[in-house]
Amino acid sequence: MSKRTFGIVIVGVAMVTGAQAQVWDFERANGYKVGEAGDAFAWTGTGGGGSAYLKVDAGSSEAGLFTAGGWTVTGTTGQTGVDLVKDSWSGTPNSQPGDQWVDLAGSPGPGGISRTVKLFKGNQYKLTWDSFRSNSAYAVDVALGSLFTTSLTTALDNTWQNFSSGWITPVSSMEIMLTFATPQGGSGNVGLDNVNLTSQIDPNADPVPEPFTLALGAAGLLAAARRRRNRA
Ligand SMILES: [Ca+2]
Ligand SMILES: [Ca+2]
Repeated sequence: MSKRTFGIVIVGVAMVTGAQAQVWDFERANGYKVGEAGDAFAWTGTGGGGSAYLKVDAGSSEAGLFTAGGWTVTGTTGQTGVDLVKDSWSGTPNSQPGDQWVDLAGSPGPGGISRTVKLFKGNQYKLTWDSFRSNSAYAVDVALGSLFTTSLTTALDNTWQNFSSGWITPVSSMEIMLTFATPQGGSGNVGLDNVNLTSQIDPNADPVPEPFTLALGAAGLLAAARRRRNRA
């Protein structure tokens, strides 16, 4: 009795503590860092955008941030979809974390970023992210496939705020698109930073059959062996 109970408790603990988080903070590899003496601010790349931001065209693959298989820049082909911006850019609030963030209203946008994520049945997922907008002309549209969609408008202001999807429980395992975009272009800014996708095992889900079957099966074999020994 004690042996079987112990085995099941261990499986249960492992299930509940299985939370994992994927964080994207959009810091460009080899990019400028505030406060590092001697640094030259010299971003180059698609449509290099002056001293405080980097223009990233729709469809572009900026190394370290918008790599193939990672985030893809959306928007109008041949136009700058998003900008990667350094904190000190005129009038913009400081980002969190790091010192760089994505401007979804690029030069001029409208733009966005998207990537594929894998979700697994039996897990719960929560999406969180930081956003701001420089003025009331802009919205931020967020979609995790069709499992979660929102369009932020009046909830946004000119300070970084953290937003959350709440917990999402997919009914089957799937690969879906995670997208952040603004439908408006122009000279203003729409910030995105600190995108975080957390997964945990759903504590309300039916018991995952495989580990339990194995644990009970092993316990059953032990019990049968004991019975045989006792008879012998
Ligand atoms: Ca950042
Ligand atoms: Ca902008």
